[in-house]
Amino acid sequence: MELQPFYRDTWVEVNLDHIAYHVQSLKQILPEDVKIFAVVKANGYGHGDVQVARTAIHAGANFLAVATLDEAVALRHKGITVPVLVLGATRPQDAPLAAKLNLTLTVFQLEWLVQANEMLNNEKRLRVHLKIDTGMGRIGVKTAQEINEIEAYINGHQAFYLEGTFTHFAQADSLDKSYYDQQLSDFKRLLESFRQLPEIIHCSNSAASLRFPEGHFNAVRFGISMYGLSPSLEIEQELPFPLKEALSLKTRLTHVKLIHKGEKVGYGSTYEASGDEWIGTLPIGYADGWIRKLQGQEVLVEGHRTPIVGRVCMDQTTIKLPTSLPVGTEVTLIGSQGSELISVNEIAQKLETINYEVTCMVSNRVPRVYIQGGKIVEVSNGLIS
Ligand code: PMH
Repeated sequence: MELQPFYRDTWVEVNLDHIAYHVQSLKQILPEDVKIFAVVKANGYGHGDVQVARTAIHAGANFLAVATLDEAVALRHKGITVPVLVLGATRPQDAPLAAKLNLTLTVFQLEWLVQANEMLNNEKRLRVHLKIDTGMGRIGVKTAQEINEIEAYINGHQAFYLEGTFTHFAQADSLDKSYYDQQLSDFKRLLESFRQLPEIIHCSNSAASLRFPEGHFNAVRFGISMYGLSPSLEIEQELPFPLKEALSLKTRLTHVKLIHKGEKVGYGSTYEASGDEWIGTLPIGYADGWIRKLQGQEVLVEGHRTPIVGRVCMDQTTIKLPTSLPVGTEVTLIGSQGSELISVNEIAQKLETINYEVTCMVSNRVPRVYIQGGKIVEVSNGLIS
């Protein structure tokens, strides 16, 4: 484990024990023959791809899933050797690289296979999973005929190995189960059109893995809840084990000043002091993913909530302090301090979005500090590495 240095007082803390706990807890509720894909796309939902991948595999996950070939290649470059499935579309001309690195690609077009076949040299077979669209409307085949054509083509060409098939639910996180039920029954119906079922059949995301055993087949794709976040607010109470958020976002006061009645703060001078007030400056801004819409959001200082005042800038944010505090005082933007907590969901609500988007938004300018067993075990600086 390396400790890469960083030179700013803003960082993300990722609690790797929480990641491991969610994988272990899921494993306990799954039948033994159901495997786990740890979904680490988008830099592990902002938590760090390789660190989450290693932790999840150690905790019992079997495979990894990412969205793009670049993400999969990055994992190989970082020494990850377990199977990695690319969930999204790739270009046929990149198939040889995937085969060389033993990466698994998602396929859903006959034409793609024909083009990729021309470029593959048959030295190493390319593992593929056939994506079936049962109602998400993104990528995937929709008919038995397409499945038959693709299966026949793959079986007739040495360059490919049809290892898996899958679909993706649009509403597994909704209290109303009807759309999920429809997608599941369409998936089951389309599975019947295979001449021979592939080895790995998977359709469940976090919500479905945790709520609906009938959709487990023999693997599940565990994303958001591995990071300690509920797939939606409405199903939070239904989850089979408590979740523990893995990500915190922290910073320190860089400047503290007294301003007087009528004095203004920030671009557009949107904040005006109504009397003598202590203003603290934080070295984080919208270029770090801490966006302008967070004006007015509270942060934690010395265990108390205090608001962001004035506009969030590209690199700096200003807060109102209850009193004069020393430069260097720790400020928690996401996470707990004392008995107070600012959850990822609170930020998501402020931003009128979902928790997924909040953790993904923290940019690679913010270093990630990894905690395990209460100690820092790794530091990763996305800029200097
Ligand atoms: N499988 C696929 C194909 C996905 O797109 C996702 C998440 C997952 C599994 C994991 O889902 P979970 O995080 O709910 O467990 N994909 C996305 C997405 O495209 N936008 O938000 C989440």
